[in-house]
Amino acid sequence: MKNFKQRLAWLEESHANLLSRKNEPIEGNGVYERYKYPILTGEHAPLFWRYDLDETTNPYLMERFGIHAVMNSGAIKWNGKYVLVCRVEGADRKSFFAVAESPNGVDNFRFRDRPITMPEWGEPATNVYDMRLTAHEDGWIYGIFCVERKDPAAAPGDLSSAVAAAGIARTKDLVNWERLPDLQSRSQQRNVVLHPEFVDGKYALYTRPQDGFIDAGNGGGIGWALVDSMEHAAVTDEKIMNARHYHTIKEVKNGEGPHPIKTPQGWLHLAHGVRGCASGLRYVLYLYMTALDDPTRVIAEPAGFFMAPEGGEYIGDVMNVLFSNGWICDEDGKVFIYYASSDTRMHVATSTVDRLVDYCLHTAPDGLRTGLSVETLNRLIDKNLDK
Ligand code: BGC
Ligand code: BMA
Repeated sequence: MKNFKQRLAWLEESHANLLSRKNEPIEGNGVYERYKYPILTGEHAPLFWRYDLDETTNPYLMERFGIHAVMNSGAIKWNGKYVLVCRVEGADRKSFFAVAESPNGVDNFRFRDRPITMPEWGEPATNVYDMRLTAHEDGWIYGIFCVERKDPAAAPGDLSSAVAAAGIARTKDLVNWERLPDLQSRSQQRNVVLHPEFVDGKYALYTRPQDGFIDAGNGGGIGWALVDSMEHAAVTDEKIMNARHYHTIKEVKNGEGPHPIKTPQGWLHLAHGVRGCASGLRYVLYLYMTALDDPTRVIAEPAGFFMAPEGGEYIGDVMNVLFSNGWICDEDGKVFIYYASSDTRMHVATSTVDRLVDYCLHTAPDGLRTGLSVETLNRLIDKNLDK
């Protein structure tokens, strides 16, 4: 093993190379481009988060705080930079939020010196994760995230049952966060997202009611609720606007990703869908659109997934998972889709509003049975072969 000084030089050089590594797009299916390298991993965390750098107290220069994953990140363009509020997970399985920013959105992401110290509300959380950021027209930037606590009703010996609620915080500078009361809701909530505009003078939330911590149960899909205030947000009426279906990519669960992007043709939504199979739950991403005059009315939804794990993305702490809760739309219409693979690392894919809308409006919807899929395929083949 190298001595302390050699190890430090090696660590610093490897870290600097990783952080400044240039990323490159990969030509793909025409809908979006993936990139050659993940944009953030546990190894991107600053060395001074992971190592005690004092030779007297850490003569072997060994890791003292393992950072295992950087995943499920909220995203926002802020002062010209591409900013992510990441879910960083330690070796101890606790996650917390930390801001990382990049000048171009695809590489050179760097963490700020300190993670976010999120103020508590109510009983201190066991875990927090998956923040959705919304710069609301009221002037605040809101972060809504999952707050997980042990289920007080769990039977003795059951150390897994938990209760998920939506935590709410707001900021003007992404540094100082004001914690507001958790969303009050009859059911558990894990995927709550604030719509950027007032609707009928109220704040509008995408929700995901669920019966239990894992089971969506009777919670039929992505919901919608109007609330009077974010300072005491309470769901009274909730309606399902994007339902789950038998034998689709969202048979078991679905949830809104980041807040939708406003386009001339409608609101463009990114969501995740989950199905169960022999290898466990499979998480994929899908897109749908809703009407500008009614963000709950679905006007287009292509069949199946928009993105699913590929290659190394399958591998990680929780296999077979793509998850996204952040995207950034630039003024020129370029879209940066920030997604995590297998609860381990962050990636970017790029596209444009025009291409994503074209994908939504011109990809056939799911007919919900094989015969209709074959009809759709034959129509395309006829068009191509008869030309
Ligand atoms: C994990 C989340 C996961 C949830 C439901 C939590 O304990 O931290 O990543 O989404 O369980 O499976
Ligand atoms: C959850 C999500 C994510 C995670 C996924 C897979 O339900 O909320 O935090 O990526 O499970 O573990």
